[in-house]
Amino acid sequence: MSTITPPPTSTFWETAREWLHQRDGVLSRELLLEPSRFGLGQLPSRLQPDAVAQSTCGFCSTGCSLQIHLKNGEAIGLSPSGDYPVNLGMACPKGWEALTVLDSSERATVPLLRNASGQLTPVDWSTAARTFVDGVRAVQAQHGPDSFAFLGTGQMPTEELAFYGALAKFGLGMVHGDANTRQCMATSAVAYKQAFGFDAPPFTYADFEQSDVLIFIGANPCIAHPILWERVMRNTLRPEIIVIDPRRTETAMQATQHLAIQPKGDLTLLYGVANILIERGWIDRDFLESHTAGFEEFADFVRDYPLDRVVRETGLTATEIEKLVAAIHQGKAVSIWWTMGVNQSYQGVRTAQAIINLCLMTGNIGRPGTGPNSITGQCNAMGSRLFGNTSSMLGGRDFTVAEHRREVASLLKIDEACVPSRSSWAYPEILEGVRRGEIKGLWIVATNPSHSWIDQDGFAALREQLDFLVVQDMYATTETAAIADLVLPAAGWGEKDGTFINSERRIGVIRKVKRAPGQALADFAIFRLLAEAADCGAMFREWSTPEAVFAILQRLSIGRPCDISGINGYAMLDQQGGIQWPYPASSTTPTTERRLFADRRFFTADERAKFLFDPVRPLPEVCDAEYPLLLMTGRGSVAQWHTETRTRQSAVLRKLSPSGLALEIHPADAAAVGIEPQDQVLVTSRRGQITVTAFLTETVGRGRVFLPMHDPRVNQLTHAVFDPHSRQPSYKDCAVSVTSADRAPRSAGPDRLASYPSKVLR
Ligand SMILES: Nc1nc2c(c(=O)[nH]1)N[C@H]1C(S)=C(S)[C@@H](COP(=O)(O)OP(=O)(O)OC[C@H]3O[C@@H](n4cnc5c(=O)[nH]c(N)nc54)[C@H](O)[C@@H]3O)O[C@H]1N2
Ligand SMILES: Nc1nc2c(c(=O)[nH]1)N[C@H]1C(S)=C(S)[C@@H](COP(=O)(O)OP(=O)(O)OC[C@H]3O[C@@H](n4cnc5c(=O)[nH]c(N)nc54)[C@H](O)[C@@H]3O)O[C@H]1N2
Ligand code: SF4
Ligand SMILES: [Mo]
Repeated sequence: MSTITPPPTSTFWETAREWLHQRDGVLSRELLLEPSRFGLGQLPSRLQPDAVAQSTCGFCSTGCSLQIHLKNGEAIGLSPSGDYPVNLGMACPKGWEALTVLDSSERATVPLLRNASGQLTPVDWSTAARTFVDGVRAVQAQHGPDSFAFLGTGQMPTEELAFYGALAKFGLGMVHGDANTRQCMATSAVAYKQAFGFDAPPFTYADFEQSDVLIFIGANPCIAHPILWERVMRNTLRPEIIVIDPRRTETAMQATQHLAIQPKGDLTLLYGVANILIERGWIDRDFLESHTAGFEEFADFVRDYPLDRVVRETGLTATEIEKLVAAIHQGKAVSIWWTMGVNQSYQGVRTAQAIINLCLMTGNIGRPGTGPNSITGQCNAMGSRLFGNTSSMLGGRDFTVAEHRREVASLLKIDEACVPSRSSWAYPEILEGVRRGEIKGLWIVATNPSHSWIDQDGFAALREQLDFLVVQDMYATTETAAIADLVLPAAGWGEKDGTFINSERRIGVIRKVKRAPGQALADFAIFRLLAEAADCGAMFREWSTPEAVFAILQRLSIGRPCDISGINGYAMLDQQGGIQWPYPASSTTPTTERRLFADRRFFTADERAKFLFDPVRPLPEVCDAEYPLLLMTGRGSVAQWHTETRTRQSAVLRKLSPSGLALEIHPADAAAVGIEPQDQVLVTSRRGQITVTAFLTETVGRGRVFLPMHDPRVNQLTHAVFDPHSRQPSYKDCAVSVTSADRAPRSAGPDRLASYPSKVLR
C-alpha cells in the first residue's frame, strides 16, 4: 500500500493517491486531458482562493502556464491555465507538484561557510557577502583576473541570468563563465547560428498540429515534454509520426514508423536521405537558388552516402529508409523535431545541421507545420542563450566585436573597459582550466554538476584544485553544495518574479506567490547584495527590480533578431498569454502564434541559409570484447527532474518514479552473461563501476543498454568527449560491460585526476 501523505493544500492529492492505487503509478493521458474528472484544480470550500496569479511552470521548456490560487497573498494550490496558448488547460505531474517541492527540510535557509574544521556552519548574510567578495578578490589577486570563473543555468528567470552574467563579467572582472545549457542546448544554438546567422529556433507549437509528417529524432517527448506530445495528439491531419531512436521508447510506441537506429547513426542516415532526395530530384530548386548557399557542394558531398552504406552503418533496412524518404517527399508540411539524442553527441552540430539541410532542400521552413525544430530542455534555456552573457554577450552579441562591446557599454551606461574583449571558455574548457591550475575559484548557481557533469568522478577530483567554491542553490543538500566552501541559499520558482522564454520563443511571466524559507533570498537580491559588497553597486543602480531589468533587456534587444522592445511590461505578457520574440516596437498587434522565416530572409549577411556538413566520424569509444555494450543515458520518467533535488521532495512524484536504478538490457544480451530479471549487476566502463538492478526489455535493442540520468552514479561511467563546435558533452555513447554482481571482479578504479583530460575532437 502507498504511504503518500497528502499535503493539506488541495484535493488533488487525495485524488492522485486514489488514482495511483488504481493505476499502479503509470501516467495516464486522462489525467492530462481531463483533469476535472479527477477533481484536479478544485479546492475544498474552506480553501477557496481570494485571488489567482498566472505563472509559467519552472520545470521544462514547454512553458505551461499555471494558475496559482492565493489566499491572503500566499499560494494554497494550483491548476493549469485553460486559456494559455501553450498548454490549453493541461499540466504534467511536475507542474501539478510545483508548489509542493518548495516545502522541504532540504531547503537552504541560511548562508553556510566551511569552518576551519571543515564543517559547513551558518553565517549571516553580511559575513557571507564579505567572504564572497574577499574570496573572489584573493583568487584574482594571486592567480590573475581570469582565474575566477562562473557556471550558471537555464533555470532562473532571464532577468536574473542577465544580472548574474553582467555582475560576474562587468562588475567582478571575470572573463570565463558558462551555463548548464552547454550540457543541453549548445549544439542547437551553434547549429542555428552557423546556418541561419542567429540562434533562432523557427517554430511555434501550432506546428505540431499543422504538420502532416512529424519526425522526432533523439527525442522522447512522452516522457520529457508530455504536454507537447499532447499537442501532437491534437493533430487532426492523421499525420505520419516517425520516431528515430535506438530504443523503442514510449514515444516510438505511439509512432507510425519507428527507426531503431544504431546509436550515432543519425548523421549517416540524414546524409543518405539527402542523397536519395537529390538523386530523385525531390527538392525545392527555387528555394535553394534564391535563399540558400552551399547546396551544390552539399549535393556533391552526400554522394558518398549511398543506400547500401547507410544500411550498413545505421542498422536500418533499405525498406525503412525508403519509407522515410517517401514520407518526406509526399508530406505537404514536414517538421523535424530533435532533442538530446542529437545534441548530446560528439558530432551533434553537424547532425543538427543535417536536419536543417533536409528542411532547406525540401522547402520545409517558414510555412505552417514545417521546420528544423530543436525543442529546448530547461524552463529558461532560451533566456540563457540570449541574455546569459556567457558565451555570447547580452542580446546574442559577440564579445570579440568592438562595435558590440560599445553598444552594450553605452546602453548599460558603463565604462567600455569593463566589457571583456575575449570570448569565454566553454564549460569543458573551464574545467580543463581547473585541472591545469589556471582556474582557482568557481561560482556555481542553479546547477548541480557533481551529479550531472559527464565523467563525474573526474569533476570531483577537480574540487581539490580549487581554492574557493561558491554554490548558490535552493537546496543545501545537492551533491555540489556538499563540497562548497560557501553556500548561498536561494529562493526558487514561486518565490520570485521574472520571465522565462520557452521552446517556441514565448516569453512568459513567473510570479512570487510564496515567501522563501528562512533567510533564503531571490537570486536577484543576492546579486544586488554581492554587487554592493563588491563596490560595484553603482553600475547596477538601474537594476532595481526584475521588471526594471526586463526594460533594460528590451533596450539591449533593439535592432537584434530577438528584438522585444514592443512589449509593454509584464502586464502585456500576462494579457497576451506570453509573447514570442521577436516583438519589436514596430509591431502593433500581437498574434498568438508566430514562426520565423516566413519571409525567407535569414539572419546571415547575405540573408541566405547555409548548408554545413562534415564527414561522419566513428564512435569515440568503440565496443570491444572487454566492454561489449554501448551505454545510452537520458530521462527515466515524467516525474523525475535531472538530479532530483526538486522532484524528490514530492511524495507524489516519488511514487510516480521507478524505485532504485534499473539498467535496460535486451534479454538476449542478458542471457549471454547469465543475467536474470531483477538481478543485481555491475555496469563497468573504463572510468567506473556501479551496481544496479537489471531490467530485461527488448525495447532497448541488442548490443546497447540504457540508464536514466537521475541517479548520481550514472555519470561515473560516461566518457568525457565533446562536440568540436559546440563543446557539448556526448552523454549517450560509452562502452560498458555488464556482469552479475555476484560473480564479477570489482574494479579498483583509475586515478581520477590523471584520467580527466577531456577529449574534444578536432
Ligand atoms: N521528466 C523530465 N522531463 C524533462 C527533463 C527531465 O529531467 N525529466 N529534462 C528536460 C531537459 S533539460 C531536457 S534537455 C529534455 C531532454 O529530452 P529528451 O532529449 O527527449 O530526453 P533524453 O532521454 O535525454 O533523450 C532522448 C532520446 O535520445 C535517444 N538516443 C540516445 N542516443 C541516440 C542516438 O544516437 N540517436 C538517436 N536518434 N537517439 C538517441 C534515447 O534513447 C532517448 O530516448 O527533457 C526536458 N524534460
Ligand atoms: N548522463 C547524463 N547526464 C546528463 C544528461 C543526460 O542525458 N545524461 N543531461 C544533461 C542535461 S540536458 C542537463 S539540462 C543537465 C541538468 O543538470 P543540472 O543543471 O545539474 O540538474 P538540476 O537537477 O536541474 O540542477 C539544477 C539545480 O538548480 C537548483 N535551482 C533550481 N531553481 C533555482 C533557482 O531559482 N535559483 C537557484 N540558485 N538554484 C535553483 C536546483 O535545486 C538544482 O540543484 O544534466 C545533464 N546531464
Ligand atoms: S510539461 Fe513541462 S512546463 Fe508543462 S507542467 Fe510539465 S514540467 Fe511544467
Ligand atoms: Mo537539458
